[in-house]
Amino acid sequence: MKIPVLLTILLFLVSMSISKAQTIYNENEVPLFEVPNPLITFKGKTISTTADWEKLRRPELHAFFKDNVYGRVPKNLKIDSYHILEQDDNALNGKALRRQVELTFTHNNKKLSFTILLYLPKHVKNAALFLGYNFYGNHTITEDEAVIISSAWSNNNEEFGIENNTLTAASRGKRTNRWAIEKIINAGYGLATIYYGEVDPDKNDLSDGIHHLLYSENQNQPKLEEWGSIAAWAWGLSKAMDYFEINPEVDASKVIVFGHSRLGKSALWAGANDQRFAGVISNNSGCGGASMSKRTFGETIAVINERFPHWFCTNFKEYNNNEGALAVDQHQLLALIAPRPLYVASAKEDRWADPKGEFLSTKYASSVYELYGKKGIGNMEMPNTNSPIHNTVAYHIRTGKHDVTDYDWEQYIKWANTHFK
Ligand code: GTR
Repeated sequence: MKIPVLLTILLFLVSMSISKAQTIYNENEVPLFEVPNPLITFKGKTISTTADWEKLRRPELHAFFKDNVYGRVPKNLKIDSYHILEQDDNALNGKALRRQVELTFTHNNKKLSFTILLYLPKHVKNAALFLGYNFYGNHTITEDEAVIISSAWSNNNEEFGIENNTLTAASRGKRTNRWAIEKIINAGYGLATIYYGEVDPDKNDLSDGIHHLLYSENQNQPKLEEWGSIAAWAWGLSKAMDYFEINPEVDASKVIVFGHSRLGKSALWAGANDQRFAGVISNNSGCGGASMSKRTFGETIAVINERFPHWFCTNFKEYNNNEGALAVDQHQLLALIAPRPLYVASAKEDRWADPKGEFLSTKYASSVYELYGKKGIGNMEMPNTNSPIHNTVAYHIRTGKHDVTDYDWEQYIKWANTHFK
């Protein structure tokens, strides 16, 4: 081969790899793609009734996400025991009940426990409840000194004084800004939270956390179609739900599962798997959450699988730089939540999570809600910042960064007031 030919090939290959690595932040660079129709089965049958949706289409979509995106939970594990570690009927200046309940699971002579921190408003009976994970321990969401500090592995965080992967009192109250507890309790809602690291430490090692309880003999990695960390976290939310069902203080029919970012991905998957959740809130969940993978805007499947190889099932890696081969997209994950109320929230500066892709997902999921006579996003255009849409399918984009703010909570409460009271 002549040198110039070789050079051209080389330049072409280099430019290919650069263009793959470059993040798309420009709408003009979004590739053309087909939006898989939630109401047409893989075999091409059009779905026009809720019965057919539930019998034919929903199960095949759900199975697809299980086998190819988040991974299957290998076994059904029941709560082995629960233990009330601490309680107070006069928490938060006498406004709330506080409960700290440890759930324990055992299998194959191995054990895992996680603790639910629960606040219930005293002035409301059968309050609806927001349930969501936190990133750095239950003690970070409040200044409440009684909240127990987890001994589970944690990511380090200099700003929060977290070193040696160990949580200490140095981080107490460091995340109060993300949890509008007062607003939630005053509005008559309960709040339950769990430290996600107790269910599965967020590191590329699936030999710990809940995974290892369910390995068969000689297994130390999930199979290709078995659960990664997001599915494990979603599993934990369902187990909290199992507990709420046996706790007479909680109205298990009104639990709204909530999550931010990776924990928003987990909340969506939990809501899709477990129809006992009355509602679902995705806060800035982005790639592998609410935003559409095929747009490849911001974070892509290849990038997320590269940076967080443990989050999804191994089969999902087939779609690295290969979104066109995906038979589904994330709007169909949202559709699995229908007809239950669903709120997707974006932030203007959170381009990594692709706000427009998050909006389009809610829009394309809406046909399934409409089948149930529920109000989705319909023909609406993407709203302006800070102009929320509070239908059964709700959406807002607020000013600011990737975060959970008081503004977000104010919207969730308003929306919940119309759908859960
Ligand atoms: C980012 C990741 C996002 C999102 C976020 C988070 O680094 O790329 O998908 O999950 O982390 O969870 O904070």
